[in-house]
Amino acid sequence: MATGEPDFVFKLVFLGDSSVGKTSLVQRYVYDSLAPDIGRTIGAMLHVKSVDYAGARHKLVVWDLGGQESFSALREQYCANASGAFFVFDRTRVETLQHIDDWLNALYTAAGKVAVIVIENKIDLESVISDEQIRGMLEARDLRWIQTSATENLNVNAAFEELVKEIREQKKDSSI
Ligand SMILES: Nc1nc2c(ncn2[C@@H]2O[C@H](COP(=O)(O)OP(=O)(O)OP(=O)(O)O)[C@@H](O)[C@H]2O)c(=O)[nH]1
Ligand SMILES: [Mg+2]
Repeated sequence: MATGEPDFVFKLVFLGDSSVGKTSLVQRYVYDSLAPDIGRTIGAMLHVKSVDYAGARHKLVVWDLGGQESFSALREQYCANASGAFFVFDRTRVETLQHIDDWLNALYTAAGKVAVIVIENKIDLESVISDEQIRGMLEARDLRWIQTSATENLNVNAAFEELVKEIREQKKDSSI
């Protein structure tokens, strides 16, 4: 939709263990489709989408990073200069939430204390993690949390809107 110069250009990165659904969420948001089953992301993939939020045009440069351990050094390079990040976990595998600090520490080291939205993905499936457990983890880290399903297209747009909002708020705070 949006043409012409954007008011803001934001670099967003997707973090989280392998198979939590990062590629599926990006595919759903950018192309409104299910990700073709091409397997684990090797390295990183770049996608761009322009959207209007709150009367301003945003160009979102989205890096979908492969979640496998072997890409960790590469990921830190991709995180440099990020405006914000999604940390995605899979509600059917508790360890994907427990790894949160590994991901956030890598991000904050590379990009500073940027805005982060936590995504609980696969809400079309039964959860093995209680809301209290999630709330406890996230309140301690002062992070917002949103529940999505990439396959059922639930809340995916809302997650992006939330992150853009959070980045805009941080910018406002830092310019005072
Ligand atoms: N039921 C369900 N399955 C999902 C959802 N999102 C992703 N999946 C499935 O989970 C698997 C992994 O999804 P990917 O999007 O490839 O995961 P990834 O986080 O990109 O994995 P890496 O590239 O290895 O880091 C695929 O089989 C997807 O179809 C969801 O919301 N619900
Ligand atoms: Mg992937």
